[in-house]
Amino acid sequence: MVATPVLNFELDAYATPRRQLIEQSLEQYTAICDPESLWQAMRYSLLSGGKRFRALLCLASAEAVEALKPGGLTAVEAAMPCACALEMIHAMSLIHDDLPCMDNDDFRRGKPTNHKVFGEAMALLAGDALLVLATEVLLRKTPPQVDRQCLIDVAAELARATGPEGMVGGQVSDSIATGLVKTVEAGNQEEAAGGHPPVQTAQLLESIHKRKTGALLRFATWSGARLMQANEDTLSAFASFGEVLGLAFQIADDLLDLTGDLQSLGKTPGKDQAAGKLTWVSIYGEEGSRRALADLESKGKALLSESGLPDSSTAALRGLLSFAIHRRS
Ligand code: GRG
Repeated sequence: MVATPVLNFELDAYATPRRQLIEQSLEQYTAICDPESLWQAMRYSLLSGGKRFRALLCLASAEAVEALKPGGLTAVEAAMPCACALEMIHAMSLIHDDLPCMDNDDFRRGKPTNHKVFGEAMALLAGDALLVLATEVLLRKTPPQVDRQCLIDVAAELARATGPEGMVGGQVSDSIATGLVKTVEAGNQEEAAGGHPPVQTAQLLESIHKRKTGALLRFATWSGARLMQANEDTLSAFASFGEVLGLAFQIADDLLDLTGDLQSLGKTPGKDQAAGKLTWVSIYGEEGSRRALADLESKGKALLSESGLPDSSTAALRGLLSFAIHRRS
């Protein structure tokens, strides 16, 4: 049987040239200015590799509706500043997350963490600077052919996804839960979750994952399409797809903490377990987590079929979903 182009989709062939463009754009947007030490600290984390998963999702979502081409722009040109803004906010969150007052990590992306190299004060400020630069890049560098109302919506949604309703809120709920949970053991979940009965514990964890990790990923799959003026059906399907993918991405992350190694992960594995953190694996076990991932993969693919776009247009998004679920780093 001859496979269709969709089944043949090669994620590497899709991602590699786009990753190069993302790296070039991030370089350009962070050319060293004054004070030099601040820009060096920002660039140390921003340009230290990473999968560029959020940026790729944003570009893939824009390319899925590329037929609209605002003012003759390609989707990649229209969405690149947004994709880079996402990577800046993501890098900021990693810098802050690694600080001694949070996860206190020594390694990230296979290198010493930002505060280990530049000190805590500079790491905090480099994160702050990346957070604010992200908005400036989005608003100033998005080409003028992109509809201004779409751009405003995207800027507002980026702030919401990052702020108290999104990533920051999720991180706070996670920190509260971690403070209460010393050990999470099968059969003793009620006590381990600080008195929450198990069902509530699972709901709490899903809500943490959806905000801490999922909000930016949902934004990524929605924003590219919004910049390209996609219709409501597509936007709604892409937002729901992003939610499913965001949850899957974090469950995979929880599993990698259990099964990964320092070299492939670029960070210390086993930290969640050692800290008695509330994770998908701590509640559902390894098998239960893998079953959840399989369900989410089917659900995500079904949502893309409901987007009103041909399968060939959403092939990259499907490939990125599978990557998120089956990845080793
Ligand atoms: C100050 C606005 C503000 C926010 C900071 C610290 C914090 C609030 C949030 C932490 C959010 C966080 C670090 C979530 C974990 C997300 C996660 C799974 C990261 C790993 O992402 P990958 O695998 O990393 O995409 P790479 O290195 O490939 O980019």
